[in-house]
Amino acid sequence: MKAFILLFFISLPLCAAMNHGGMIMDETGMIMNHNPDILPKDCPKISKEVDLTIRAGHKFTKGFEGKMFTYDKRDWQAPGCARVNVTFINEDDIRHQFMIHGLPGYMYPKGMFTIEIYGKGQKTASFIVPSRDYTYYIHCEVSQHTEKGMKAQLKVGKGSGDLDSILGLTSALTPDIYPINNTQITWISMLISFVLGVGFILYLGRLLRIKLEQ
Ligand SMILES: [Cu+2]
Repeated sequence: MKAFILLFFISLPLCAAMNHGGMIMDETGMIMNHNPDILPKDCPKISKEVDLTIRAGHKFTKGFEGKMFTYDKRDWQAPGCARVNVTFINEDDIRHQFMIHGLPGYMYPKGMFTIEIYGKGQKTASFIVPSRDYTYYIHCEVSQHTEKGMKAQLKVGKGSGDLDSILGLTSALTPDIYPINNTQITWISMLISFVLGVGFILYLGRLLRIKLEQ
């Protein structure tokens, strides 16, 4: 029993930085499917090192009405067979992700590579892209964050077109609609404006009549 308890306490610090297969975790966040060296089948060698610094935060939505979170830049480029080294910086006090989809499933389980940071902080990890021209979908999967602006794309080679609903780049697939919310104050203001407007027109009419009669 003592040996078991001792083993338990010895294993605690090891658990602090766990590596569950493709997942590296610590108290600040998680990296999934970090791959700095395994080449895709269609890549004889790394074509280029591409270093991307991607910032996430509420402040980058300035000028985009109704949006809450986004990345500082939402349209990225890399050549085929590049090693993409992502430094992901979270500038908010909440959880954000850099999650990219569509990578080859034989190398990246579910075709995904992810860096997740639980609050302010940064992490760096890498993935290697295949040779084909393709536009990869990047987003933050935390509930509602994609809809609220955290969507981007990585064009490899010539890409395969632009994705929809990327802030500042493409129009929204389902645009946000903000119907006018008419409160009692709105109705009273409208009534006052109407009365003042009618009064002003009558006054102008009277002025005109006096002028014509002179
Ligand atoms: Cu997020």
